[in-house]
Amino acid sequence: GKYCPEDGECLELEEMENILIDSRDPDELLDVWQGWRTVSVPMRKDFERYVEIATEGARELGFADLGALWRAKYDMTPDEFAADVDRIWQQVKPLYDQLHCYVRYKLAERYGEGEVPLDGPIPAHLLGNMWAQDWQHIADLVLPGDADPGYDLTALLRERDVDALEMVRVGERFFSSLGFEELPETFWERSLFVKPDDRDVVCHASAWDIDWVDDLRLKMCIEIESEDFITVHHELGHNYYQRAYGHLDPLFRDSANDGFHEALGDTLALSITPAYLVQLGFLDSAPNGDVVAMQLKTALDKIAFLPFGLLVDRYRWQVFAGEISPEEYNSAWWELRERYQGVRPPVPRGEEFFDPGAKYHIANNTPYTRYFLAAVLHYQFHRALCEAIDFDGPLHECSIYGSPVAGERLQQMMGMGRSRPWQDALEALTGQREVDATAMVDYYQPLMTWLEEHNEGRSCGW
Ligand code: X8Z
Ligand code: ZN
Repeated sequence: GKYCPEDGECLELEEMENILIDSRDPDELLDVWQGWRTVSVPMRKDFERYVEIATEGARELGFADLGALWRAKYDMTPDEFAADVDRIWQQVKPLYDQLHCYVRYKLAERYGEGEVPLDGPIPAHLLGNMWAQDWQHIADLVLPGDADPGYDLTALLRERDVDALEMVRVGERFFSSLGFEELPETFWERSLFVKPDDRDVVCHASAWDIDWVDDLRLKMCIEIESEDFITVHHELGHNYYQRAYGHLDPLFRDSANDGFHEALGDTLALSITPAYLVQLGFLDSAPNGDVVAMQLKTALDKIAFLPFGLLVDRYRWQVFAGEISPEEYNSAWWELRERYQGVRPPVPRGEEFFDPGAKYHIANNTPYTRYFLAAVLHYQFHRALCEAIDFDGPLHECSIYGSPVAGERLQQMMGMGRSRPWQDALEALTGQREVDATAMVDYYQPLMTWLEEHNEGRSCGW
C-alpha cells in the first residue's frame, strides 16, 4: 500500500513510519496516520468474504470456526488456551497500567491536556508507531531530563558505520558464540537485507526455510537503527530454529508452539547489554547508565506491546465466531484498542473505514497471539538460561553471549521441534510447564518501583 497526499508525492509505509518516529508535529502525525489507513478501506469487502470462506474451511475440518482452529494448536482445548492467555495478561497488566499512566502524563506535558486528557485514552498517533504497538520512538519525550541510559544503540551503529550486512553478521556471531553452526553461504547470496529501489517488495521482516534442508533466508529492509538490530536477531532466531528441527519428520518441523518461534531470537536480543556492547567493540567501557532510564527505554518497546499483542486476535477470534458482525468491524476494533491498550483514534473512525486491515498480520492472515506469548516467554527463557550459566546479578545485566552451556540448553529445546507437547519443551529449557510472566515482572522490578513512586497521587486508567 501507498498513501498519495493531494499535494505531494506518494509515501510508502516505511517513510510514514519514519515520520511517526521523527516528527513531533501533531498535524503531520495525523496526516500519515490517516493516510496509511486509506490502504485498508478496499480490503473491507474482501475481509468479509475471507471470514466466510475461512469459517467454511474450519468447519469442514471439524472446528467451530477459524479462531477455534488457531487456538487448537496449544496442547490444550481452545477454551483453556484463551483462559491461559488471560491469566498471563493479568500477571503483566499492572506493569502496563503504570507505564500507560506515566507516558500519558509526559505526552500531556508535551502536547497539552487538550490533546491528551489525563483521564482518557491516549490518541494513537502520538506514540511513535503506526499501530501504537510499541512506543520506543518517543523515548525522548518520556525519559526524565536527568535520566541517562548511558548509551544510544542507534547512534553507536551509525557512528561506527555499521551497515545492514554487518548487522546480520553481528547477529550470526552471537549464535556462533553459543555453539551454533555458521549460516550457509547461500544465506548470504539469497537473502534480501536492503530495500531495493528498482521494484516493490514486502518489507515486513520474515525468515524463510525454502527447501527444508539448509536454504535459509532472511527478507527485510534493514535500516541502521537499534529497532532493526533487534529485529535481525528476531529473524535469525527463526532461521536457527528451522535448522534445529530440520532433521525431524516433516510433521514435527515447527516450534513447540508458535510463541516459541517468535521468542527465540528475542531471547538472545535481551543479552545485548552494555557489557556485551563493550565485548563487541561498540562501546569502549560499560557506561554508568541509569538503570531506570535504560529499563524505561526497553519497557516502551516490550511492555507497551503486551495489550496490542493480545487484542489483535481477541478481535479476530470474535470476528470468526460471529460475535462481531461486518457492520461493526471498525467500531469493535476500536473498542478493543481502547479497552486493552487505552488508546483512541485521533479522529472519528466510522464504518466507512477498515482500520484492522492496516495491520500486516490481519491483511495477511497471520495469527498474532504468538507475539503476546513470545513477549512474555522470552523473559522466562532468559531467566532460565541465566540461571543455567550461574549468572550472579540482576536479570537485566545478564548476557548469555559466548556461553555454549546456554547454547546447548537452547539446542535441546529447539531440536525437539513440535514432536512433543510445548509444555515438555518449556520444561526442558526452564524446568517449568506453564508460561510464567514472573520473569518479566522481576526483570522490570526497578522500573516498576520507580513508576509507582512517580505516579503516586496521579489519576491512572482510562
Ligand atoms: O511481525 C513481526 C516480525 C516478523 S515474525 C517482524 N513482529 C510483530 C509485528 O511486527 O507486529 C515482531 C513483533 C510483533
Ligand atoms: Zn517473527
